[in-house]
Amino acid sequence: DAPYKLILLRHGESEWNAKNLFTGWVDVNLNEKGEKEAVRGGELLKDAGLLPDVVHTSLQKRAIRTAQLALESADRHWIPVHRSWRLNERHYGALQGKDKAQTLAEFGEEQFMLWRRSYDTPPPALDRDAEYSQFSDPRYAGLPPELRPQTECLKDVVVRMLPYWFDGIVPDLRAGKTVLVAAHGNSLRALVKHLDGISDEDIAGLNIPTGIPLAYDLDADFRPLTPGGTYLDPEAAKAAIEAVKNQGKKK
Ligand code: DG2
Repeated sequence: DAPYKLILLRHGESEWNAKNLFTGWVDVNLNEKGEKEAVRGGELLKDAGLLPDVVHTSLQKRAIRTAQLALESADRHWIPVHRSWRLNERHYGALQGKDKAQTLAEFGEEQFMLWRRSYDTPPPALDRDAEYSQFSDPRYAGLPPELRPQTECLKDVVVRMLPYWFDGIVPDLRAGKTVLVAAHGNSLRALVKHLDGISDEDIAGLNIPTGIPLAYDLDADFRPLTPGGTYLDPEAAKAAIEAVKNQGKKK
């Protein structure tokens, strides 16, 4: 009954979250609000006495910066950091850079929600040399071309994220470390789907707010003792989850 401690943190609001644009693998930064959310995320960790021993992030600056700011405000800036493309946001294909409200208006609610939240319908692929393509980005140069996505559905994210969960994160938990995972809306939805055993249908209804730590106590089999984990600021999380859900529907 010595549970493992895992904290999930979606990055603070990004410049493109604020503009309501599909982001995916585009490497946008936090805006001022997002920086504040990240700092507050660290304060919440400190207040809860949940001090990370190690942090895992994606290769994208909105998650990297969030981890840095949160750890600074928790006075844990010195802990080891591991980064992997496997924690990157879901690649949003040809939707990257497109306005969510405009996309909803143009294609209708059903198609829009299929692209945003269905488990296995990816958006159309993004051309390798398109404006918002990361295909030739040097940070992914070490990856074989077939692993560099041109679009992804959530199922694709689960498939590429899980090896990192088992090989990169679980060994740290097993060693008794409190682990912080600073990542993205959809890469974290993929992880929560696995942890909580959520069905392919029900995962459509799960949304993750920016900048609010979600703490999990895991049992010996790395299953949550409390299904869904615990947001460190439950009231703020509730409102923010609604806002993510309704993105696109209003300007
Ligand atoms: C958002 C998620 O990812 O968007 O790629 O636009 O977490 O990196 O800001 P994040 C994006 P939705 O799937 O919620 O529309």
